[in-house]
Amino acid sequence: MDVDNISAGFLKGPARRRKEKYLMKKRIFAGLLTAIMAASLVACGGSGSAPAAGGDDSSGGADGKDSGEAIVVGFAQVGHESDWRNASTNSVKDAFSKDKGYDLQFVDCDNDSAKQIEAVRQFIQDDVDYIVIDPIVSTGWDTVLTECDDAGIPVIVIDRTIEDSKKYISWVGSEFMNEGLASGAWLKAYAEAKGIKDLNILVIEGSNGSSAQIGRTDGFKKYADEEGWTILDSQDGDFTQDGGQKVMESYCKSYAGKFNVVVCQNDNEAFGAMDAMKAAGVSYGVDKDVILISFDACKAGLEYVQSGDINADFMCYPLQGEYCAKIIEQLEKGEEVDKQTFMQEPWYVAEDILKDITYTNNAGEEVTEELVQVTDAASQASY
Ligand code: GYE
Repeated sequence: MDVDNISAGFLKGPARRRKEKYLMKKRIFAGLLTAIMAASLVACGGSGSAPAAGGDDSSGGADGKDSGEAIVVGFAQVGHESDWRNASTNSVKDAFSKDKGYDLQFVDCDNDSAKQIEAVRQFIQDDVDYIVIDPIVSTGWDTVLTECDDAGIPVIVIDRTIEDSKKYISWVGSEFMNEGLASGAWLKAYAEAKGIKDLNILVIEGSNGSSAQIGRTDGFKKYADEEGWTILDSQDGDFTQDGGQKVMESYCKSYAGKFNVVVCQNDNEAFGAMDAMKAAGVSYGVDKDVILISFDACKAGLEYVQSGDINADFMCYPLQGEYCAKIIEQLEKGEEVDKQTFMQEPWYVAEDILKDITYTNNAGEEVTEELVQVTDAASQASY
């Protein structure tokens, strides 16, 4: 199932595999029924012949469309650390509902990589039809993905990426490096527009080893290196409000009076960091002590951009369930699927002093992208 080598032959695979599974279940059921009938005839001492077993086809077709034969999807979700994550979970649950013909096996891996690998192995044991993984970390995947491959179960990766294995069919998610690059390009243009010369920056990173943390860190750092900004510190806040608050409390003590930019790699960390700064008497947001940058642009995050507490928020779009379901539908029909599907992600700002930013994206193209000033409609439309 090498993503670079998807052949038409394989793409017929999932539907064919489901048919084989269905026929096998039917045979086992038929065998069991015959055995039970024979046993009961012996017990009753009857002499009549047993009815032909296993002839009932009414339990549903093998193509997943008839009643009674749901498509079984195992989803190994990261955890429940943030607003983004909750929106992601709801989106996958909606897309793979019973009404839509699915049986979703959902596992919340509680941000524990070992638990996530275990969940995938359990899906293999349970012989689900498809496995969907949102990988907590980007490495350590090849062995278990080989096991999925050997079992003939197609894997779809959503949100975060896997860097050390190509044994999955398709990936749906965000270009985290571009999010980081855009935040750097924005800070450069914003500091110029405001006449701020020295940037002394504290970063609260997302869960270390996740591709979201790696992309956002590297993209922003490219600008920091080129522009000679000082990154005073960069610590893991685990994408949680509590983590953001704790890291910021310690920053406020260690770097009191020395920083004028805080970059939080998601909104929940920013909420925690705001509480910590408030408690330490540090002001943040438009024309305050600290420029506050965040990622995700969830509803609550955008409300803080609108009120001027967060200066800029780089959207990461979590409603990926329907894209994932579309891939499974295509696989069921034996159609070719895209190897990668990128989400569209706007950049939101509190002020209208900059209309757009220009930067070289991760694909090496120079792009000019709009900066959206947050309105009620924008924040209310978010997740
Ligand atoms: O930014 C954060 C979540 O993987 C893109 O994980 C996701 C990140 C998101 O916990 O809020």
